[in-house]
Amino acid sequence: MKLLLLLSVLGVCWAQYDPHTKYGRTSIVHLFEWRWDDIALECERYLAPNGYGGVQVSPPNENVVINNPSRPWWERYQPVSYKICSRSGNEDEFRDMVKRCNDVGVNIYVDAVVNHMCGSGVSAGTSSTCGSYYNPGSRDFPAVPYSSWDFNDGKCKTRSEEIESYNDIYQVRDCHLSGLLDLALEKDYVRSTIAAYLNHLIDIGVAGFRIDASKHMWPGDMKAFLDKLHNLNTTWFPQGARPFIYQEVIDLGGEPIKSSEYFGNGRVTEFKFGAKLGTVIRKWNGEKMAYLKNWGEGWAFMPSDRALVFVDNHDNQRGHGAGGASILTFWDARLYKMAVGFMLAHPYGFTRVMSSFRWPRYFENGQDVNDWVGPPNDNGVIKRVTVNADSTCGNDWVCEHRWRQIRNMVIFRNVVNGQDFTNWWDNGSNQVAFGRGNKGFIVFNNDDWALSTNLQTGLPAGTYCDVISGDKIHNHCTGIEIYVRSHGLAYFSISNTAEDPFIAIHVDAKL
Ligand code: AAO
Repeated sequence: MKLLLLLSVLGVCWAQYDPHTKYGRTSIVHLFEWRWDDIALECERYLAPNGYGGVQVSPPNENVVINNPSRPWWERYQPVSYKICSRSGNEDEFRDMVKRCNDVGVNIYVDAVVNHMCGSGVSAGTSSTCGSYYNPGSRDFPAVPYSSWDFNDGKCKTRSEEIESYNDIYQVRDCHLSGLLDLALEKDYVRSTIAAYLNHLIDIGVAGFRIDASKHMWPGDMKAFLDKLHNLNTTWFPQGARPFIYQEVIDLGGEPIKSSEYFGNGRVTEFKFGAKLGTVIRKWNGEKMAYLKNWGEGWAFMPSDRALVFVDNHDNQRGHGAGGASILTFWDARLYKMAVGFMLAHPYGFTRVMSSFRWPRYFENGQDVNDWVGPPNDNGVIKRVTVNADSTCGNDWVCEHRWRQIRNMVIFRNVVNGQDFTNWWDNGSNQVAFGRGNKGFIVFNNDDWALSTNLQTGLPAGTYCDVISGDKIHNHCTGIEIYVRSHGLAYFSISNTAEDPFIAIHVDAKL
């Protein structure tokens, strides 16, 4: 009885850090800008069968419709109300998606935009995804409702009302981020209104939230609305389960606001992860993969059990947010697959895979002038995600999560879950390898010469299928075979010109 009590108290303490993924699934995927009906199908036909634990969905609430430029992706970060009504679908479609995904054990995490409403410069009217009226000039959002009382206008001390310096924590929290009307989260009415929105989603069955622009909210104000949240819906989650919380705080060092201020509320996005990994894999600034030996906290990242990690996100894949040119994306596919492979093999953090749409990227003076372009659409209506015969996607959906190398590494991570980081090897340069206990092993060759060597894998003897160059199908390998001898030694050979210069083996892909 006492033990049970202790366990349940511990459970509650841990709860907001726990993604509540099912069946030992360990990663989520951001299906950026997808329609709800397509996500429901993807959960059933692809994500559940391939061991994905959940989906981060784009903001589901009503937002401004921007016609100049024409329907940019970022209009969804300008809320008008908390009605579930967006380009991805209406509330019925959202509910259907949550149910169908939950029914196959794939959780839904909502991107919650609660720091602000729309931009101050947007004109008043009903140009919104559900037709609700709003007037940014007079701070009037009757469909919530919010009025001028509910914004931080009086608190912000800069003349422009903008955040002018990230060195002033008061500006960052109380002024406008890119002109967006900043909500007064110290007010109980605002906290309760936000909590009501999130509770509506929790009751429908979502498992947690990415909290947008968390850096721009005081951690204590966030705690106040998070404390009001319901437990997860018991149709799909255990009694007393708390929503998983991950806060978007960009902390690359060098600013007074630290990720650690937010650990009490939940996990935090570790932006150093993708910025550094990109630098290493690109071999910029004298970096080498050999230096990845102490990847994680050894690189001054936040504690692993607080970190939400990713190689790129919807902002920094197109030059928004932070991370800069080092960020790897699907545009650099060969290096990108290595980076995602490394992330998924390494035990650090809770992992999110990015799934993008293609846009007409075009650089002028080092800036992508098309960084605003929205999802594939017909006159504004988001196009369906079609699936080709080879299981890739059509209609300009990139579907990185379906790339064999990435999908198989998501499975690898599930197979090695809980195993130690073991048997590190490097050549002092860009050839490295490591294992996860006696369950999996991965080898990279990012040097300009061939790799050919015997390595200690820690795995039981036998023939394994490399899950990067192929799959195990009907007890044979469609790609490279690796023979692990007794005592775990195996010979690896990777050409530096290989399509994918890395090899990964695990016990579920053993013949
Ligand atoms: C759009 C237009 C604006 C217009 C506005 C209002 O583009 O021109 O004024 O509407 O009408 C997204 C888009 C925005 C868009 C917005 C609303 O990205 O372009 O504005 O929707 O439609 C900061 C925040 C971070 C934020 C990021 C983009 O801290 O929270 O900017 N990300 C989230 C979302 C994002 C969304 C919003 C927030 C707003 O993921 O999609 O915006 O809902 C420094 C700071 C960072 C700061 C960056 C960028 O970073 O540390 O906190 O991120 O600056 O301002 C090095 C440094 C690094 C530094 C970086 C850039 O890397 O190491 O620290 O340089 O200087």
